[in-house]
Amino acid sequence: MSKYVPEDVEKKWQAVWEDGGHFKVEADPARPKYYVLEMFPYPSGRIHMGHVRNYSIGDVVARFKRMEGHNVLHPMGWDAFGMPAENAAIKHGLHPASWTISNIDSMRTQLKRLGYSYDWRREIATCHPGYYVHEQRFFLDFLKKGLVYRKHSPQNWCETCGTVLANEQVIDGCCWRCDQKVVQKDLEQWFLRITDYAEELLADLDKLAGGWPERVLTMQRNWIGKSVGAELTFALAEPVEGETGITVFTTRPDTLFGATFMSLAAEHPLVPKLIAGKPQETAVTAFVESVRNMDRIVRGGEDLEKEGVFTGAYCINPATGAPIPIFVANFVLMGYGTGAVMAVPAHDQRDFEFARKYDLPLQVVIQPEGRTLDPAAMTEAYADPGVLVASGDFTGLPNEEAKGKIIDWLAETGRGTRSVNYRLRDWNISRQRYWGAPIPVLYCEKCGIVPVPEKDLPVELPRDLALLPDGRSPLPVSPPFTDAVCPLCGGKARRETDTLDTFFESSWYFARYASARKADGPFDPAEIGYWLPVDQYIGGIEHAILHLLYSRFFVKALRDCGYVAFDEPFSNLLTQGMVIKDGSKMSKSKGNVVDPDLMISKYGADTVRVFILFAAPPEKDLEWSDTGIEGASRFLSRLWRLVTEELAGVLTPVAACAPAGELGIDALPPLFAELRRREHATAAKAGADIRERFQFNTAIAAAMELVNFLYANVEAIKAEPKGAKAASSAVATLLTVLSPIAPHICEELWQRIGHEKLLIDQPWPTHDPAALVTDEVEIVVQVCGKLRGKVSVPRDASKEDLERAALADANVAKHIEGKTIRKVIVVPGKLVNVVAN
Ligand code: OVH
Ligand code: ZN
Repeated sequence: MSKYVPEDVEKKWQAVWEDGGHFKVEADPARPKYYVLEMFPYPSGRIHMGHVRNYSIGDVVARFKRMEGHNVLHPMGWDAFGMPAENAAIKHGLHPASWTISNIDSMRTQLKRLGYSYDWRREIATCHPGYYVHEQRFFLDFLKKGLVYRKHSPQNWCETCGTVLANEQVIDGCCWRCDQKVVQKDLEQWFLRITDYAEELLADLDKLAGGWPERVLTMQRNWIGKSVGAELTFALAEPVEGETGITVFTTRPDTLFGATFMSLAAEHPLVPKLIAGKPQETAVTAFVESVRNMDRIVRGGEDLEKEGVFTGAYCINPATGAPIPIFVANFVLMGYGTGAVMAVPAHDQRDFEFARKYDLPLQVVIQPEGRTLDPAAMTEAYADPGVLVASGDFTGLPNEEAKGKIIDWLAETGRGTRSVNYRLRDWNISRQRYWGAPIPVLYCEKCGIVPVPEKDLPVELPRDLALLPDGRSPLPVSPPFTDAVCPLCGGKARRETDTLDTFFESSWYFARYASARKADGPFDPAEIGYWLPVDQYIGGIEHAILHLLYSRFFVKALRDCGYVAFDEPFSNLLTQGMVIKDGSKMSKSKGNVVDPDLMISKYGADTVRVFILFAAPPEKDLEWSDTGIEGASRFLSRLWRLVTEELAGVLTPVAACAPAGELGIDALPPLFAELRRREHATAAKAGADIRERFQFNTAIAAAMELVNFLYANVEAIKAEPKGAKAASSAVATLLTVLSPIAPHICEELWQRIGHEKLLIDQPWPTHDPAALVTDEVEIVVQVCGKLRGKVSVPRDASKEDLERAALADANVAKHIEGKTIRKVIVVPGKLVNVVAN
């Protein structure tokens, strides 16, 4: 036997597959397509076990679908812009571009070492102008359609770093990088009108049901946060500066009669007008200032201590006609609804806490069934269903029914309208960063915002700039970049120096793979029509909302700009669990990181793949275990020894699941019939596990059992030519079904058995359903021609076995007791007749 040296085997076959162009695919309308895609990585340095898991799952699916006869698109690329490159550049004194490019080179090498079946000709890197030129064009299309717009809004701002921070980068109200207190600053930013698609994004989630995990659908539904309610106006008791009322949105019009005060956001434009000249002016102004500088996440959180201040002004509850005080409250946000909330302390918990703190009255307007709420004794708001009380003509109605009736009444009397509200906000795509795609607009002193003409695209990110020492973008202080000529008036213009959010790149990359090298446009219509949408998308659950929602939106926006003709990017989604060690996430600080490269060097890529696919079903978290990888390694060594040593010289190159007739083994001795049954059962089980459930672990377990059975019967197999034939077919099947999971070792053993064609080009074995049946038949037993019993025996049982089984039957034994057996007539498969007297 030769030694199993994974490195040699793996290098050999990777070269054969690559040189033979085995993973190159082209659109072919005559063949069924299958597009499998894993989320492309940030080129962060080296791949980690999370990547190995993601890409191994994808590779099994790709290889499996290929064997099933699909034309499989399986591409890979790099999500190459973004913060990590800038941070590393600062830390190591490198340029983000060179850091990124060298990372891509080493990570590509690592992926190739794992034997993934990518069509590398389609590789993309989003920092390449040939990629982002197309999204600059999309930006201009969106601008034309009004899908992208510029607006002022308060943003987290760090003075020291001179940049906007994402909410995730604000830690306890301070900058994550320099610890400076973060303030809110009004900034002009570019926004994508994702809210225009809120309804379609929500409705189409139903189309994805079945193909996407229910959990992800729910997360997206909640994120979009549709609520149906009413918009209504509370008249001001005294109009100020031409303002006569406050408009609120409420999902609880049924509680309108219980509104006892009004809460405004600190940013509400009415606030300064309400307080002007009043004794409350100083206190309110100070409060507004302190609230505006609070972290928005903290402000929206449930744990926030509810605080507010009275403005000195009143408005009128349109239902009761009563004047109610107007407050500024820290928990009301300007972005959601109208920035004004009618407060119903008896039936809303936040309002309840606020009312108790400031001693404001509670008015119960909904009573639960079977008990009576006492406002003075209540310790929390009552937000559940009930019957209306103290609500004029609506008293006595169940509250759900009252909702619609009160909206109708408001509408009839001109004080309100039915209204739909979404939690979803427009997407801010501006970043004050260097390492991103430039936003293709100019600002002209005379003409204002001017789109960069198409012929001047791409607006290239200059590579000869270095980050400023504090990490700031050099773009705003680089005249060769900023100074431009207005294409409309020929006057002086300044180039936009913000870059696009990196989620912009990842919102359409999946479509670019279909025609990755097309230079004169983003997509070839024929290619995209054939390949898209993605049939199976695979990635981490952390992208359940942002990336997966942005991509869904992008496809709809591109569709409406005439680029694509489908509605949803990903028909099926698999969200993988984390790879953990000692019960927690792998991280440098915890020192529990397992490096894929080291593992490949020690055990080989096939072992790493087997381990990571065997240790847990894909959606579950996977605990790294040293004994687990040892186990995977032992399994592959056993497989190697079985083929190269135990059964050496016995196996012949026959097809997987070869028909019994073709093998010349029609009537098999029971042991080999059992081997054949197990062989076909393994093919059936592994196929169903991979195809229907992505249960690679149980598919591997089935293969392991077959290996064990072959080991247990090596001697019998060697002793009998039919056994050798049956074993040859069984081993061919074993290697074929394992090949998507451990492709290199299977290809090598396949060749060593003497197959001339490559395993990679073999179809998935079609098992024979008949072979799965445990083959028993019922035999009639007669004594002197009279029916005396029935026995069950294997269909192919020998005459001797049949005779023995017949004579062992209790009733038969009774009828021949004391007699001498003269003759036993056996009709195989049918009957035994015992002649005795
Ligand atoms: N470029 C984006 C991205 O997420 C994707 C775009 C489509 C937006 C890995 C670990 C992490 C782990 C294990 C050991 C050490 C360290 C998945 C970490 C991702 C994604 C791709 C690409 C990680 C899952 C979480 N995880 N498990 N174990 N790029 O490079 O970060 O979710 O599906 O593979 O990841 S990425
Ligand atoms: Zn101009």
